[in-house]
Amino acid sequence: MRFDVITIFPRFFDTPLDTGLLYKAREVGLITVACHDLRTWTHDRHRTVDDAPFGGGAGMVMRPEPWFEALDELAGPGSGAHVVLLAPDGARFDQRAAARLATRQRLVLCCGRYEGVDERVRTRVDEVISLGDFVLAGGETAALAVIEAVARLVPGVLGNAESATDESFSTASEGDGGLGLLEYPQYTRPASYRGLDVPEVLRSGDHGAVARWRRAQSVERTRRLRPDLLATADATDQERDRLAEGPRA
Ligand code: J9Q
Repeated sequence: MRFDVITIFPRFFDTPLDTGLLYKAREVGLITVACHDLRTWTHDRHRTVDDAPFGGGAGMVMRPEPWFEALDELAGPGSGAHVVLLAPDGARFDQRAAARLATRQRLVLCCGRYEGVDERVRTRVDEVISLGDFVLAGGETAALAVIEAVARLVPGVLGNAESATDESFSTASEGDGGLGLLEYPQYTRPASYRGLDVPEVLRSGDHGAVARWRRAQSVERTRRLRPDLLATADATDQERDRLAEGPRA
């Protein structure tokens, strides 16, 4: 899978792309990430990418010409590229969106600045994505999150043979097997630390009991912390009834 990133800060991506999962996925050739300086597609001596807004007001707006020329080159007809703009008014990014994007051969990620991009650029964009309702200086941080979330779903990137884009992996966090619930609590050694003990069931050796405890923890934690997830979570009818009851006495 190939990612092309269009940004005024191409070096922003250097360390993250050279670290951890993204480094490994690039090294083995499962993904390619090319970061392009938007100023490449300017023609004036100062490589200007922004200008004052028509109608007045504070801040600057990114000019359309460099974006159109960049997209002519990177996402022209027949390129097969899917063009994404990262912007605060986009559709909320989630695991389902990551799985959908992971089915593409080529993604072009356009990093705008907070003040905005000339509206006409959107005529060349397939979808607009936001990480959530908070303010970033620009789309770079959001693009990086999208790259990491999508890359780890590319078959072979995870250290196992599973197809990461299978339906069971596309709906959720995977701690519950990808069924849309929050993860259960995890512990490692020591079994007792500063008076805090690991739950006995996890040390019992009873694999069935461990699985039931983890499932119950996932369900209860989701009810308490993220009840909104339960609408789409793959809970059983019995678990739904249990969840509707609220906290146990
Ligand atoms: C480009 N705030 O914020 C959250 N997701 C994306 C963004 C964003 C922003 C400003 C510019 C993206």
